[in-house]
Amino acid sequence: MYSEAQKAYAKLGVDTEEALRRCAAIPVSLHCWQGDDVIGFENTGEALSGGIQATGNYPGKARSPAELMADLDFVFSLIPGSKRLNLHAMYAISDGAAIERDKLTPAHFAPWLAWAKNRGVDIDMNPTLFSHPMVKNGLTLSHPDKAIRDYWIRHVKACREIAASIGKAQGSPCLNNIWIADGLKDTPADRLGPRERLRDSLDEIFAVKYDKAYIIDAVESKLFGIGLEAYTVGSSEFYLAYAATRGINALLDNGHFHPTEKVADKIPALLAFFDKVALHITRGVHWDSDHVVLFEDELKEIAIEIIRNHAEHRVLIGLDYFDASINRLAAWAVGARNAQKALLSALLMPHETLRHLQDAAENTRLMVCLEELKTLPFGAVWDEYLARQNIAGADWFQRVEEYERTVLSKRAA
Ligand code: RNT
Ligand code: ZN
Repeated sequence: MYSEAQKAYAKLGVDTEEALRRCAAIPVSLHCWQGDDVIGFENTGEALSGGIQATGNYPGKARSPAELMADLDFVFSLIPGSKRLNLHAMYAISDGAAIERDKLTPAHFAPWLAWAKNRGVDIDMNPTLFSHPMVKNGLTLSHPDKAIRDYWIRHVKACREIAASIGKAQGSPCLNNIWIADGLKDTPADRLGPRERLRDSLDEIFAVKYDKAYIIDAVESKLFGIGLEAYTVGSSEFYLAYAATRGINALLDNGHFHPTEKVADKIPALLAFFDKVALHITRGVHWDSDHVVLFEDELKEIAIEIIRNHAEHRVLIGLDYFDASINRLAAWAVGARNAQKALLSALLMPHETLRHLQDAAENTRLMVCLEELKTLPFGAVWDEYLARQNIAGADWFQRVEEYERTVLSKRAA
């Protein structure tokens, strides 16, 4: 079936062998937080806050570093391609002692680094500015009280130091992505003040300089959160202007825009100005609900923009969804395998030919060609991709069921 598919694609000038090679080399950062519903290891009993929610109570979530690492090992075995691990500060590892978030050090991530090194996986990092008593009235870096802002400035500074030390140790820059939920449920009386305070807090954070070979700094914008519907301090315009004027990068989460806006279209807009663009790939259903990523048009279009601009090493691909209502390992694997599918399918398009059709205003032929591509035997190339990397094909879910029986079901609720 693969060799037939190879011929079918070759007729359009697409080299499936090159597509398989290129796809396997594109790094995709797997988010650790699908494994435990964004809870982390702090054991403070704090509920998930910050306008985000993991709904559902499917049994078997990871409750410790050992469990999360075991689950990650298992889930990595189901995902083809080149993988990174995306961590959050709340997943710091201590020997039982409580660690204040503004006192985190690289040592708290040493076990993660060791785990990742053994597996040839590089790490990315996120400071955690939610689910914590120092979030006051829903505010952190933009809070009117300097003491609150200072606490979170120290936290993000600590995370940047951790990220830079990870990046140095792994020989690949560690993305440190800042997302905060700061906002208001109802009509603000001041929209500028919080933004000026956030700008100044960030300036203080970024006054510490690191080698870009070790750390890539990004800021993630948002439209609104649950309970924070009227105003978000870190909006898209705010962070784009901030990143552009400060020489850092923007992270686009496709759940964080009005539903008719397309992150796929924003990627080339930013590539025209930024060396790097970071992504959180998710699936919003009516709102930023972080549903498991499916093989759908929005995802496919994002992948196409990365591939046709040869930007797979400029666009930092990360996943961001958390579903607690189904088997979490299956959720992880479905989304990550779909991201791989989208990349591979984007690689199986004759982009140069299509571009020439656009430039020559051959619009009829362009439409016909794009539609013909949709029914080519993609499945056979995907199966070949999995087989060459020794990754389970259509029966992968049986392994998840087995893992659920032997491992997850033994974890008390
Ligand atoms: C929330 C943001 C953010 C988080 C993670 C856990 O809306 O998307 O990226 O999902 O940091
Ligand atoms: Zn996100």
